[in-house]
Amino acid sequence: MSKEHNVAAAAGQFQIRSEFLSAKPYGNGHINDTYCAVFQQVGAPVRYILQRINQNVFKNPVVLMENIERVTSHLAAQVAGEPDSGRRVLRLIPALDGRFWHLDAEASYWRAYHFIEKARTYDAVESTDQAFQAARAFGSFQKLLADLPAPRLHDTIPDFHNTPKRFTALEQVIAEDAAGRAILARTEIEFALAHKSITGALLDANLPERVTHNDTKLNNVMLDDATGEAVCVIDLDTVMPGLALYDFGDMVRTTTSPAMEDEQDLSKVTMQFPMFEALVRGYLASAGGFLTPAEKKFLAFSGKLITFEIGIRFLTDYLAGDKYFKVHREGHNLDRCRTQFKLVESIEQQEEKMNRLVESLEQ
Ligand code: ADP
Ligand code: GN1
Ligand code: MG
Repeated sequence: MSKEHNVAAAAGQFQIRSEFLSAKPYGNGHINDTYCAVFQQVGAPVRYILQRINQNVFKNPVVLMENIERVTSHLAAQVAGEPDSGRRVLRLIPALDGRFWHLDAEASYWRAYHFIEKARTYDAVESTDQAFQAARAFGSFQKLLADLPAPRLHDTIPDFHNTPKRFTALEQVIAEDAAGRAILARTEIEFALAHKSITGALLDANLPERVTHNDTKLNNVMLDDATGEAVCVIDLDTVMPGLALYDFGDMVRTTTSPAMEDEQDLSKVTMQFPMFEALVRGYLASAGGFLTPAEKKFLAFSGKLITFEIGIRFLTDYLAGDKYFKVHREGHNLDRCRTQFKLVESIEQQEEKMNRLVESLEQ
């Protein structure tokens, strides 16, 4: 049975009252299988997003969907009545049985979303305005979720941003060298080991727990085609309790370098200061009111730490034999690791200046 056929079958299980036309793989996510499905609706084709949840990564899709349902309903209530509210929050489509997921015959979990039209995601930043827009949107996302009613959200991936634990996992795969690749990554292993001392800094700083997105890649926010404004924060699988700086750090990681995450020409990878400034301005515009002085102090550092953390995750997966992230070529995870470490170096070179900028902006 082809995947395409599975998508058609899964599509039929959601409350979309029209004829299924086609589906094709969509987007550049590393985790889930995302499809754009087209249905014939009163004479015109209408698009939907269908996703098969990666159960190697998300062990409990039912509680994950409970989180997403709570988060999207809360956000929808917050923006109700505002212009364009229908596009500003992801909208789940219920399955025929009324639940927000469908379990197929192969034990795969599926969900469906309304397609956000006239907007798109970017894999690499193109302008400071995009950086500002993305940061303001992720800051506003945190702000709108600050009063999410109890209970605490489920941890969909425990210790997701626990950098010391990520580091221990790396040490283990280095010791095992299951895929015999350690010899090919000697420089990167050395770089990682030399940075062990930074791993615990955020956890040791006693920062407040908040509801955070935890995967604030630039391509997880949709920007309007006409105005360039951020329309909607997407990819909500990792929304759970976390530190605000996990989100800001991942913005620095994905929105300051002009290069793609898997760029092989490392001379293109650099932390562009104007992009960082736009991120800080955008983030403070929406989150400045609730961030504590201690959180603000670590804004620049969080960029270095989260970039390092994702770098060691790519390295760990490379050494383990590509078990976690989707890869599309030989050495893909190692290439990704190299861009992250190059960016860490670039941040290190500019860290003092970055800190000075943050201090000047929070006055
Ligand atoms: P992954 O977890 O694999 O990264 P995402 O949820 O980020 O999956 O989706 C992958 C891509 O699909 C996104 O980068 C975006 O381009 C597109 N996408 C996701 N949801 C929607 C939506 N509701 N409307 C339009 N495009 C979407
Ligand atoms: C994955 O799902 P996606 O592609 O947006 C990963 C993130 C990494 C990112 C690196 C659940 O994000 O943690 O930072 O790849 N998501 C998960 O590009 O592990
Ligand atoms: Mg994504």
